[in-house]
Amino acid sequence: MQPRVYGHFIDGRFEPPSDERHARRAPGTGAVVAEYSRGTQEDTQRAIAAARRAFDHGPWPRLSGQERARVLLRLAELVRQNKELLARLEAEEVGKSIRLARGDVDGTIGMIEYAAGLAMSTHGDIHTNLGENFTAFVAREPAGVVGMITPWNFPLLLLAQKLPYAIAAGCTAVVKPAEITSSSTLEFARLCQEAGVPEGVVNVVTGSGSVVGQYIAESEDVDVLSFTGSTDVGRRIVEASKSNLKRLSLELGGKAANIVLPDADLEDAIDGVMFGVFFNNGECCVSGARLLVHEDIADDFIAELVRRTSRLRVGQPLDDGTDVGPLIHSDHLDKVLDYIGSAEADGARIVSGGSRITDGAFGDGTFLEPTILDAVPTTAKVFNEEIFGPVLTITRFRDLDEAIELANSVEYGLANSVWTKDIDKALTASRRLRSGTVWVNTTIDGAPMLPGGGVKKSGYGREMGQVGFDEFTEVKTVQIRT
Ligand code: TAP
Repeated sequence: MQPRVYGHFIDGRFEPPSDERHARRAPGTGAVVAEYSRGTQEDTQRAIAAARRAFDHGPWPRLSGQERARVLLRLAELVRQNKELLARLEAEEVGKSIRLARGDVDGTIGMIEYAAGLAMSTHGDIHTNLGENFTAFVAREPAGVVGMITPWNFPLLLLAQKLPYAIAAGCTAVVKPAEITSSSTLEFARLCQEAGVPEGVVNVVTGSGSVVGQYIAESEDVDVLSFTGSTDVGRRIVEASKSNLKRLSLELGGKAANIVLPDADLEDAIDGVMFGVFFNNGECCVSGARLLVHEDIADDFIAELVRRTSRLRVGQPLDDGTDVGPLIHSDHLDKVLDYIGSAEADGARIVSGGSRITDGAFGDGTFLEPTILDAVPTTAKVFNEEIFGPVLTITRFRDLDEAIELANSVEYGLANSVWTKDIDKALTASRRLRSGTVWVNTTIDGAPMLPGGGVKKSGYGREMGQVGFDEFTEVKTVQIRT
């Protein structure tokens, strides 16, 4: 099949593909499936100027919330109609299983529909008790041009945590997807235009972070920057955005723990732990990469976990039966293998997987056996650093205090899960775990109305929910003496 060849999407239309292009190879087969234009500073400037014009002079921020909501609901419908196309692009380019990719599209539709509701319900406050002849109102207005920089692991879903909320508020956007997985973002921009989003409101520039992303972060014409990616790049974004002190929201790395107490429903806990770590091939910011299990139940729990892990189906992402697909690219696979090597050197034991799969149909892909490391010391690199692959570390604990201390001991604070039937323990853990999200008897759950985000080096700001929407608005106080 011919690769898809894309130009940038600027001011309501696709530009011709540029001569300088990035060729994306599907991680499952090694075949080139798409070519993206390598954006320059000039391309990025053109997109920012289009977004600026659309915000300062275009109709979108001036429409009523109900009119914006109508367009968003049309967009949700178009995404529904294009579900299979979007899911296939994501599965092919990211390597995630097609079943999961379909779930990502469903999640995207939910965000757009919820954002439509927010567009309609936005309102301010009026103060009438300030004394005679003094009235004030506090209004919420769209915050301006929003830069959005997204990573490769959930190209569509992570965009959906930003874009529908921002345009529901009346903002305009310049999006830079991860260069290697840009197709679904570009197709999404096409659907925005089909739904009736006016020109200049949604713009997509493909290319590298160091050119396109850096330019967006530095631009004085961008009012808000919403970034999802690694903590290292997040630090660079903070520096670059000082140019105009733009408002930032940073969704960064994570190192979530699943704490399993002896009174938990152990069937549910095993399912949850497996889902948490192998979901999206472990390439997930809230991946439950660490299992903290009570010493009284550890041996049986781990034995069952290993048995079930050996039955997971590793395969091509487009096969309906696949549980775990290939990793994003060979450099990343090498990095994950280095982590596994370091774990053994640090005293951990491999009890499942641990190697690249190279035989037969897997030869050209970046496949790794789902891996479990037992007896992982808390000083080990794999206990503390984000691996971003299908690798579970296991550490035993004596009581809840110790489990919470271990969970909190890493530098990240995105999410944690606790498995118990004891409501006192559940509440204690939810209060003391230092993370933006705590799941009890579930994991990697969510809804468009629930905010997500991190503490510590996992970043700041929130996405989704009313709080996420508010990040794309400014508060204006109007005081009137009569
Ligand atoms: P990064 O390498 O940080 O890349 C993220 C985005 O930033 C990409 O679009 C990248 O562009 C761009 N970028 C790179 N350098 C830049 C610069 N100097 N200025 C502006 N933008 C720049 O992350 P990744 O490898 O794609 O994704 C994995 C990381 O994202 C993990 O740490 C993961 O935990 C985190 N993540 C967090 C969340 C949440 S919600 N907290 C969700 C998913 C992932 P190019 O790559 O195209 O060059």
